[in-house]
Amino acid sequence: MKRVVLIITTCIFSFILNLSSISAMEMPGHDGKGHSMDHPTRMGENIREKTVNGHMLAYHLIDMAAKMEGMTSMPPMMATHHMMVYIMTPDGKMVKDAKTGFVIEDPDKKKQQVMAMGMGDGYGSDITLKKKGTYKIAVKIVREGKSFMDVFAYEVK
Ligand SMILES: [Cu+2]
Repeated sequence: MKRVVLIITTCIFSFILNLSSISAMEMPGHDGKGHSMDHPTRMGENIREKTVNGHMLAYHLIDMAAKMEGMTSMPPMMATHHMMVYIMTPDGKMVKDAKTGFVIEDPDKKKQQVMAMGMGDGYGSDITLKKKGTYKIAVKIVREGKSFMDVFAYEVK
């Protein structure tokens, strides 16, 4: 009986640890504060680099669902991923004065539209990529009165 209690306690403890490390990573981003401290090294997979309108765009995708895997109490409505886009000007400066939004069309053509928030050196948002298949991701950036767009396909396997 004692052993069972110990195992349960250990599970709960590791769950709390996991949860707090995830929230430490993600939550500060929602108010834009402290995020640069939390993922300064461009966490996640670098899924795309592309120059549009002279600006270098680098995309990083963090698979939050994978981090949560094995946890029984994952909130069902939680976003599965966190996508960041880092924008660099033609003269090599990180852009911090843009408005950035994502429009993501899932394999069934359902759209989700989110505003990305400034986080550290980039712009990010939680997104949901629950289904397998090819997503169409459109990123709109407005800067100095001009807007430009990058559209690409991303496959969830
Ligand atoms: Cu972020």
